[in-house]
Amino acid sequence: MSLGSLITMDEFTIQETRKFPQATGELSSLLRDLGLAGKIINKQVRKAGLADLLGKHGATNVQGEEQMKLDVFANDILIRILKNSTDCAGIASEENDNHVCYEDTYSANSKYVVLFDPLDGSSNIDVNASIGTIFSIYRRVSPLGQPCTEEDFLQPGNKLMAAGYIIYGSSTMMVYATKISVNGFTLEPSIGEFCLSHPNMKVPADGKIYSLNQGNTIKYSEGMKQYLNYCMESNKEEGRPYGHRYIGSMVADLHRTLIKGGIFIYPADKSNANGKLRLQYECNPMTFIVEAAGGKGSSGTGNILDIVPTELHQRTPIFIGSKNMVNKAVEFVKAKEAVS
Ligand code: P6P
Repeated sequence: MSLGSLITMDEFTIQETRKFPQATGELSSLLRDLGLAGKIINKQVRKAGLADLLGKHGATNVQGEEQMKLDVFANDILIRILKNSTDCAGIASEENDNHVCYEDTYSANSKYVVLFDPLDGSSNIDVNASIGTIFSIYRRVSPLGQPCTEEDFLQPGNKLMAAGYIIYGSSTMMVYATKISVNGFTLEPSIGEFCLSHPNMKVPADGKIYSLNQGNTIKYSEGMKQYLNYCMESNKEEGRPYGHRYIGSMVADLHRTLIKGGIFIYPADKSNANGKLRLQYECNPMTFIVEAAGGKGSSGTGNILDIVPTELHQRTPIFIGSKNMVNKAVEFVKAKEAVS
């Protein structure tokens, strides 16, 4: 494909905006800001081994997780760029205890707030496996002209205006969903632009891959153990046994699931009654994306997007991916609800 025939993400978002006369272009502008942050983070990720950016930062975040140097760098970049955005009133981050309201008048009159996991999968940084930035965009519920409030950041996923991720993998891609569609853009380094490479992404209704940390099996519920056995037993008619793939980086495991189909699971277990993954900046955005592409995201007892958050950093079990596979897994788990 020649450079001349490429559609940049900026061109694409403007084309999308022009389809809706009442659209103001603010959401498109915010997506462009997030794309800029992704390009800057990408630059550092690609040279982390040479820029003294590998390894631990020497502090822990609100999750009690050791922060990596690149975690802190990515978090700082996103906070700075969104502060200078024309469309963001404030942010909440996996790396920050509380939400951050931007104090200037312009930001106080902006109608969106952004939540993010600045660098998900950071345990993979030092081993050069794919990692990613995950973001959620909500229209604020607090009055314009006032500082944003915690309520703006505790909205359920079904109120999302847009969500997406940037994956720093064999290539760097930005994928984002609105209620209408999911589109993927690959970074073209020669022009420094994300260009449309995966238009109108759809999750296959079925797949052949299950993705979970099988090392946790001993802590799983009876229902989860039975589902795992189901995945591993051979049944040619139903295309089983499935293949097992687990990168340990949610963005990478879910990007594969979005493209190839399959199921990703981080369930409740004996040591994590609500699972490990965070609702507001991992499970909700990824479920919004997958469901906009025709897939499904469940907590095992209900739809992820319907959970009404009570705390910024709360966790939820997650079963997400090809609709038919998620329904089958939830069937097993519901049949034996109690964690053994
Ligand atoms: P485990 C990375 O730390 C992360 O938050 C997700 O990106 C990933 O899916 C999960 O945790 C991996 O967790 O317990 O399997 O190492």
